[in-house]
Amino acid sequence: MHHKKQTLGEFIIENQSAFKYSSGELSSLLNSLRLAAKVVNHEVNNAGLVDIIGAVGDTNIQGEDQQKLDVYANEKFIQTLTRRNIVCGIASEEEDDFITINSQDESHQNKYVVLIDPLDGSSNIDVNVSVGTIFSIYRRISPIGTPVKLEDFLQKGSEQVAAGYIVYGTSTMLVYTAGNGVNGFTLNPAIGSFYLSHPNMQFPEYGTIYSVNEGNYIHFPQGIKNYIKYCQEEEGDRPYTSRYIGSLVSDFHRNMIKGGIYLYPQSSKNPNGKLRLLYECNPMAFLAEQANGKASDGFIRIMDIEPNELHQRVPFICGSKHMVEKAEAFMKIT
Ligand code: AHM
Ligand code: MG
Repeated sequence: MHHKKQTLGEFIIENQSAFKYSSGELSSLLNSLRLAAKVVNHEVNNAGLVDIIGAVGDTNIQGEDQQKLDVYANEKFIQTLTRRNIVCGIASEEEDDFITINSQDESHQNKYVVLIDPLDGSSNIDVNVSVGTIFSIYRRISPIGTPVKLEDFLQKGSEQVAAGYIVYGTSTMLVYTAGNGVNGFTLNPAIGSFYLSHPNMQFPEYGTIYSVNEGNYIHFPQGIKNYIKYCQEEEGDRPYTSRYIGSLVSDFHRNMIKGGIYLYPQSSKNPNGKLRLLYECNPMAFLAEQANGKASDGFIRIMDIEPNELHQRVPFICGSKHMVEKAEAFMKIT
């Protein structure tokens, strides 16, 4: 006997009453992300077939080469989010400034801002390795009826109302939280629907995987070096296994399922690390905490950091609770 699996669309509607501002608007917003995800998924899966891969020629604000698929994903998510009267502004890794969206009656009634990394890990596209989309959603804090302001985007992670990611992997999954745990949905490509496949996802409290770009070891702070050495020591369940895809969404996803820690620390070259607070670290931190994990910059909770710019970077340590606490303990000593 097959049990009817719940689709993402059904799940969103059924759970909308658990949401504190329950108005159906967040559901509609999540549904537009779901739609854009399917379109982008189709394109990502065809990347090897059509001449769409490769650098497009411009560089983004971080000075990196932009891949064509980044641009495509950015356009799709923005288009889809703009169409309904819900989102008043979007900040994207691919845009220098935030985008203002007016409501159809031009009276600035829309309530939500979305911060997005449309295609994270895009240097992996050319080599057929998983990439992902990361999103973060807030209620605006500036008054309704006025255009969205920078302060609406510079809210602490603890103010997020929802966050999630899409991983375009061996299977494509959408994983999100609206503050009531984390649920994962797998796309059935033949039918074109996401089905609830991973209800109530939880980081194991202890894990045995560590994920870090160890090539940068020489530039890491002493606390991180000592923690890496600790991971490699022979004692109890150590040495741990090292796994690093270089695609945050995929590394996080694996660690959440199997138990592990992801680290992108500061270095003598990049004093704030590499990852962006608003559309990479905060959404992953919200998911981690909702899944019984932890996210820190080595000293303080990621979601307590007061943002001061759109493309701000922070050191990022995230994963199984006890592993993150151990890494923090090593940071404290040095
Ligand atoms: P991107 O936004 O330019 O794609 O960079 C973010 C990615 C993360 O997905 C990944 O974890 C990290 O960069 C890998 O960086 P590195 O190659 O320095 O290890
Ligand atoms: Mg990115």
